[in-house]
Amino acid sequence: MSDRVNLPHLPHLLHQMIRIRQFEEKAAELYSSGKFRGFLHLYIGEEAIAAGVMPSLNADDAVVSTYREHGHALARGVSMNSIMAEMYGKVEGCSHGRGGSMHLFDISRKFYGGNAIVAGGLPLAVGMALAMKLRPSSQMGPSTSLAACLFGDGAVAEGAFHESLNLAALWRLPVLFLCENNFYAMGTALHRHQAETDLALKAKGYRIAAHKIDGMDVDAVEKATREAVCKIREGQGPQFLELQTYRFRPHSMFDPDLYRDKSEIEKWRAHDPIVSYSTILKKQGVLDDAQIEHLEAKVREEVQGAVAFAESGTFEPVEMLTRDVYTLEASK
Ligand SMILES: Cc1ncc(C[n+]2csc(CCOP(=O)(O)OP(=O)(O)O)c2C)c(N)n1
Repeated sequence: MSDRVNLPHLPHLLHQMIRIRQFEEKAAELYSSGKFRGFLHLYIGEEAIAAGVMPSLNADDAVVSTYREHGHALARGVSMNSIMAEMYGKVEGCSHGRGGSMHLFDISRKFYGGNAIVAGGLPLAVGMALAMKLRPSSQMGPSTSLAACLFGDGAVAEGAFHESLNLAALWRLPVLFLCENNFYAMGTALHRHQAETDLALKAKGYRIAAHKIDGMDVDAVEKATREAVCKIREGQGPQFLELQTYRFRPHSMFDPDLYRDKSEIEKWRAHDPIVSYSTILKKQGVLDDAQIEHLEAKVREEVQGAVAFAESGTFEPVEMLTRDVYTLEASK
């Protein structure tokens, strides 16, 4: 369930990755020039995961994400205009300007955040999956629905991770756990905070089927997700994918990135998921250079349109500040 623009499947995957990359490059530029504030966590380098995961999900499935979620939201089909407006804090934003970059939310796409608390999304996804299982005809969706939960390697250090995996396995809930292992939690390398760095193995410890996948390879991500989703819909219970990836940019715009070697970043950049997939599609004769340039130009137009939409949006009037906070107006 994503924004297809009538492209055949393989170019569609490339298109989604380019949309995410260009959106974020523009976001970084706008942020640096003071157009919007708050935190900004870029997903650049990790695009193959969002692009590869979303095509296997249905409109009825729930998606729960982290604060590094622009790519997840875009690939899920949340409109770029409403995401950009949210970054600007405008009422036209997907969270009505109340959330900003870390709290994108769109109920029409069953995109339940944008959660800033590390591992905070896991119990939410498990709760949604429990509702799906107990009340299959409820608003959570039909009995074949599932909750897909994206989180980072830092989440495995939290109690909520272990409680969530345990209950999901015990109750055979329809949850797809998607661990985006980029090997760093802020400035802390995985091996500095985990005695066991094999994250798929941790899931197996809870009797959850788990696989390690090359998260820089959009085809591999898509295939693994399709298989895992199929098993969940057949009633086999939760599935876990450890998607190994790398963020090319610092943790956030405030991070001086002093905890990793430049050579390590360069090594991973050589596996840039967009460059690699473009090369594959060209070798296979699916797209040529001119067609890829055309895709990039179309995305540039989409991004420019989103910036114009956000710029012309409106800020919430100050008198509305407490609405949806402490008053009964919340339900209106
Ligand atoms: C419960 C909690 N503890 C600490 C933080 C501060 N914090 C924000 S991001 C982050 C690192 C998380 O890393 P990871 O889960 O690997 O995700 P990544 O940023 O690499 O995508 C931390 C510790 C937080 N937001 N929530």
